[in-house]
Amino acid sequence: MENSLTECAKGEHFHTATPLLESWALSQVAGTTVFLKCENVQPAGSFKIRGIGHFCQQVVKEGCRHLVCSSGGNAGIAAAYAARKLGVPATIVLPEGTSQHVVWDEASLKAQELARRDGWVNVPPFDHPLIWEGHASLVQELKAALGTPPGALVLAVGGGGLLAGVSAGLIEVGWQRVPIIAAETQGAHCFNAAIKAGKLVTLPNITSVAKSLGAKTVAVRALECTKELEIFSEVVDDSQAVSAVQKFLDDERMLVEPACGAALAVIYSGLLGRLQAEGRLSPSLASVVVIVCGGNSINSQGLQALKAQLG
Ligand code: PLV
Repeated sequence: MENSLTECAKGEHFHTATPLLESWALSQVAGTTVFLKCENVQPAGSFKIRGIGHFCQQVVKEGCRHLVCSSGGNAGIAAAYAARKLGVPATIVLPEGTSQHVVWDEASLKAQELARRDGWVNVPPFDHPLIWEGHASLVQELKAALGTPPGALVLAVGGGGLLAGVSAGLIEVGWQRVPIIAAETQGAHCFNAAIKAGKLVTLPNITSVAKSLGAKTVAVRALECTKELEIFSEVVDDSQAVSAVQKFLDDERMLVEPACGAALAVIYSGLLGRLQAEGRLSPSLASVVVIVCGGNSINSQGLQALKAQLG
């Protein structure tokens, strides 16, 4: 405890500067150099600790004595990790019952209700400026590692927190001309639906297996980012995302969630090449960075089950 308090007093963050690895296998598929930003090796298993760690540190500094988070996924795991480091209790509100989608909203409402207690603060999984500020650190690391901007950046979108954070980071380091390919799965495609409609859209249900992408409505800020940066919103299907998870495991020996598979599928399914062929992306990209966002909700058995389910 003493250690973690000292860490906080020094203003140190909880995330790690992650490796940027050149992938021979993905470069072969893409026909250009592909770098992997390995957020899967973060403490708590995903990029989430960047933004959520930053959020939790700030609110505890301002007097929060109890953290609440309604995510049973990576955001909740990151919040629990940060709480432990900060030495404050955390309550993670989980949905219960049969229909996950209905009760998910209930968990969120319950968390908001708990956060009305004195000293309690609700940790939003993706929709908060402090979350984006924390995620933006990823781009600073990219700049330090690469020096020159990549030709494109690929990432997955759930509620759009990662997208908003990476966009902020790109603007901050002067890389605002780097195009972003924002991947979602069909059935968790609230960002794509919003772009098509020109306004926020609430999906009736999350039908994709990529549950970590399962925000029903994207953050307003994510939609605004499309006016400031070049963002291609692309939707892959579940089988492409899961197949990308399997290929990535075989190619790089790293197991990630289908949410992350959505981003990897941009390379593996030839979507990048299609954007180039259509003239929307340059045919000669200097390099492509894929944010390997990670994720905890997967193991070898889970991957087998997903493959069986999707045929
Ligand atoms: N998952 C959040 C929000 O879900 C959660 O509660 O854990 N990749 C992985 C592995 C993730 O866990 C998430 C978010 C994303 C991508 C998408 O990030 P976002 O929500 O910032 O766009 C709804």
